[in-house]
Amino acid sequence: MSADLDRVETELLASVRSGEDFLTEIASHLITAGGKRVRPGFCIASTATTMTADAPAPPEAVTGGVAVELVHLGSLYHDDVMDEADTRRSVPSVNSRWGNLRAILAGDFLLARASELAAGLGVEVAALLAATIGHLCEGQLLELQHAFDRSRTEESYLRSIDGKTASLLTAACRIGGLVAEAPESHVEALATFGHSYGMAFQMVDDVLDLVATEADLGKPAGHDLEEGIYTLPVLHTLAGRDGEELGELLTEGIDEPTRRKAIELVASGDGIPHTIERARELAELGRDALTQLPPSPGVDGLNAAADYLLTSVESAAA
Ligand code: GRG
Repeated sequence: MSADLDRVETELLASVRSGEDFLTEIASHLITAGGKRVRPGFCIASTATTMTADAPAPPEAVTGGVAVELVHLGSLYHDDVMDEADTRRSVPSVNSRWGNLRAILAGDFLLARASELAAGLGVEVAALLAATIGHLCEGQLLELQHAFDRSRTEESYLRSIDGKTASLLTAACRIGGLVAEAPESHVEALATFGHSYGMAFQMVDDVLDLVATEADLGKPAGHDLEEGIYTLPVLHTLAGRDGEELGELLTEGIDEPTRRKAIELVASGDGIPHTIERARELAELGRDALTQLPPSPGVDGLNAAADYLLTSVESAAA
């Protein structure tokens, strides 16, 4: 897998080369900054669920992985404009370095290059990636609509994270299966894994936003509270015995001491264990889907990713 991920890096950089050198520079900025490459990893591992032994990934799996990572990157460029974020992947964000207008255009350029690569993988992959970009927008808009809404429902939260996060992880797994020409039931099992993992992944991210250290996050904890994004641990607390007290703390322009108090209140109740339990159930659901598939290095890799996700949140919340 590590040699395959090296190929992803090379193709990612090649895919954003433009005749306009300045655009190449902006579009490469977050690629060279790093990132975990979860989505290309899932695409390649999904293709490997159709292989019986360890072997280099077929070129289509690498290209599929690059296409999903480019969509992810495009969404990060736009997300950082919306959030007025200063940093991303531990470097200055594109918007803070070159301004919003260039960040938006470069984000569009990344989506264009993703679409070109997907088109080369066939109509089904191209249509899937296009639909997924739409789901990302829907999820993000829904979240925006409920900013500072203390009565945001759990159902609305779930719909939003389905669109903004799980849909792309689902697509990564599905594309890995499609380029391997796996049978439909095999592709569906991969999609179920990607979806369950993606929902759990965002829940874990939301817990970490509250409990991780500033050093780990690269920003102060509770950033979502500042943005008015009330996630599952917060919504669960709002619905419980400390709900009224927490509700009074959550206002627009929340200051640092109040934010810290709100985090303490959430952390002292059962909002975080509840969210971790939900994430665990989802990760298990994903693992169950993989039991329908024959043993393979790909299945082992995806299972290991689900285990790692849960271990990381448990140690952060301990
Ligand atoms: C233009 C495609 C497009 C979408 C517009 C802005 C937007 C709508 C959607 C934003 C969606 C978003 C930022 C969701 C959060 C996803 C998430 C969990 C990001 C962090 O992913 P990691 O941890 O990050 O995999 P790295 O940096 O490791 O890749």
